[in-house]
Amino acid sequence: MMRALAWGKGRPSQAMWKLAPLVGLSLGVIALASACGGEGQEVRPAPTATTTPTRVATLVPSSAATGKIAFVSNRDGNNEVYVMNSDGSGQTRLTRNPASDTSPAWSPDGSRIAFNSDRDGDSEIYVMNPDGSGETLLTDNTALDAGAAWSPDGSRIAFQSDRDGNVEVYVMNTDGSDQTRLTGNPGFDGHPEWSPDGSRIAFTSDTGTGEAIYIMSADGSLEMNTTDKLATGWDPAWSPDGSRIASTFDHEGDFEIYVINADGSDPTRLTHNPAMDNTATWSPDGQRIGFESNPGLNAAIYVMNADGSGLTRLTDSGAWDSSPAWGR
Ligand SMILES: [Ca+2]
Ligand SMILES: [Ca+2]
Ligand SMILES: [Ca+2]
Ligand SMILES: [Ca+2]
Repeated sequence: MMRALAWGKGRPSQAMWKLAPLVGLSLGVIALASACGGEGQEVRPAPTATTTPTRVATLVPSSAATGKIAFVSNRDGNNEVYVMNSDGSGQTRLTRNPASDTSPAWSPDGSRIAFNSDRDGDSEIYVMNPDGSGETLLTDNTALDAGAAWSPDGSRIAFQSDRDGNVEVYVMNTDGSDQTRLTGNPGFDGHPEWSPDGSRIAFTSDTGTGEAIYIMSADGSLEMNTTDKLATGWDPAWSPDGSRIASTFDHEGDFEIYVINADGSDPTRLTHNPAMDNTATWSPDGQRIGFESNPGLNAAIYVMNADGSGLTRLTDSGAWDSSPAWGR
């Protein structure tokens, strides 16, 4: 991971962050960068805190949640993609490869999972069936391609790549054809996420003043100019009804999950703890938010209600469990 080939989720502001998502051994990178204040970023003010959830680090199955959650763990020796039920039961390994397999993303109909792997020497985007069979390579170049996100109609995949010299957002067909660049900014542009109606793509961009959430139309024309950030933070996740966006921001050295309205208004902080809370993902009914949190030497996957209450831990492997992606 220190070679930092598997990215696509996580903080983008530094070269390290661009190349190392919050999975596996990137713990060391996170700790170092945080301890050294190495991001070179100002400490941004926290969005308005409106809730104060209490961490409950116990395994409490919930019958209310639906959909499967794909995630990444190094519990078997290196980063692999796993899937589990939304109550944490049935944790099953899907990939079996000594390379780093990360950043799973469900197709809208649940029939395919896109993911990153550096098995050919640099990060590429693959797709596979939900049982791990049928792995298919979609990108094939020496650049770092990662962070797949499916369009709501299942016909296109947005992703990020540095093939043109810096990280930009691209789209392609789901067979890997017609790879087209959407952004053109010298800074980081990544973490694409389609709006539920397919018309827009939220993404993380750094235009020189720190990473922030922007929204562009799905054809790449920017709806918001560079002085009109939707919100500070990174790694947007659109609620299923399109009304809100969950994201991550840096709160005095640790990461917190918050939600904003899709127009950038009413930021609400959901997590309140010194752990690195990151990679939010919504349940299909929009009632819950999954995320990764690393309070100690490893990360685990948690879920909470969309208002920050009802915090529940789903994984307890003792390894680094990260990058949850809730299927629809
Ligand atoms: Ca692997
Ligand atoms: Ca590549
Ligand atoms: Ca860029
Ligand atoms: Ca935190």
